[in-house]
Amino acid sequence: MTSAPTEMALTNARVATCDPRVAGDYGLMPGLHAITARSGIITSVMPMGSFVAPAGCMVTDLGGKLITPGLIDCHTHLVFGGDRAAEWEMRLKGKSYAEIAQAGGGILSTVRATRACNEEQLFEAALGRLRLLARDGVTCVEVKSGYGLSLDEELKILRVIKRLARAGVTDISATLLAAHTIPPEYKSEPDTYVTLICEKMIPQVAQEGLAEAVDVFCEPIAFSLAQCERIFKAAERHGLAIKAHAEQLSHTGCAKRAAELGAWSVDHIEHLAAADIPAIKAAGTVGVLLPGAFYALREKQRPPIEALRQAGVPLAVATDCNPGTSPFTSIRMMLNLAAVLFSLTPAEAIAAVTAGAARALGRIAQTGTITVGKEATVCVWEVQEPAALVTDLSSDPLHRVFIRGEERHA
Ligand code: DI6
Ligand code: FE
Repeated sequence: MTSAPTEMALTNARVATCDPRVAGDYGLMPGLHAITARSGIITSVMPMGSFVAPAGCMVTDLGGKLITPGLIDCHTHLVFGGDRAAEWEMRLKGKSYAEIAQAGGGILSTVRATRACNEEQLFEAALGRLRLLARDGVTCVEVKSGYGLSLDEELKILRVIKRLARAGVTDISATLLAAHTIPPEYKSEPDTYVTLICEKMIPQVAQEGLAEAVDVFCEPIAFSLAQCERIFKAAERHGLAIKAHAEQLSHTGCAKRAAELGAWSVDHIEHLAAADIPAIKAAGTVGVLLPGAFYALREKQRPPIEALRQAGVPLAVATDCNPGTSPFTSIRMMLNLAAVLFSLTPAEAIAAVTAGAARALGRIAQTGTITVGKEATVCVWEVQEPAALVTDLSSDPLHRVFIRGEERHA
């Protein structure tokens, strides 16, 4: 990145603010606008007719290009060792994800591969994936642990995530997902593992500032709702936010319970029940759609999109980048899948990777829309219509990226 000019302006731009207070799809401002920023914070969004460059201001003329907020990928498992090509092959020959998981494959095979890697190896592999995400205009990525499943191994992954944050490619939001699956060491006493998470891992991770949130995988093949509730309460005691992989493969009631406990987001939610939705709406919890996993698992049951839309639940879309169920690093591919598979409109899809995703990471006050007082973190695109970001994957329209006013040179 180049260093941030104190005063900067992006001029002659079409501005999709993604701010719901701006009427119309994409929060698109009419005509050409200038965005000004001081010390990385947006100070004005004004029609070009009113723009006069302040003295010493670094002006970048965008010649009519489109500006959106930087895109946010609010659910990834970016740090892992190995790959799961052999397992994919088995799945393509007819074995189910759950069958493979029960036979010791699935998440556990990636746990073995991740434990065998040192921090350097994990960092290099994850950095490569982070750079691929950034190529699509992603400026902030949530990264979960979850392939370590012991105190030391989860801390190792969280330290790698901290290094990713320092690499400066994107902003990073770190999440502890020790409750991803039951580790082999605790197969016969899963509650003892939950106690380890609540009494050792969460306190230490909170104390060392290694994560902002705690996630769980609530499924019959992973953790029960009662176990997840213990973990949520421990997270709350230690000042960490909560979120959940909920209602992905079956209905457990986790999404509703997590929302009642103030979750930032409930993710997957294919099997969410209509009766769960009012609690999610009331809590301001975001529904995170992960169409890559839905697609790769050839799921049949779609999340209840129309009911969520009617209720006004904020939605996000993310890659869920992981080797088993969503080995993808393109947020624009996810936008396209969300539109085609889940019937999101292009405007809903773009809102879902900007404002919706920022809310899912507890960052809506700082980012996710182009609004005075928020960070000047934006993408500049060479597209005729904002919808093309969703509908047309045949080109590479990303022109420039600014994070808090500094241009990022990927
Ligand atoms: N749900 C998922 O889709 C991923 N994790 C989760 O809890 C799958 C992770 C994997 O298969 O490695
Ligand atoms: Fe996931």
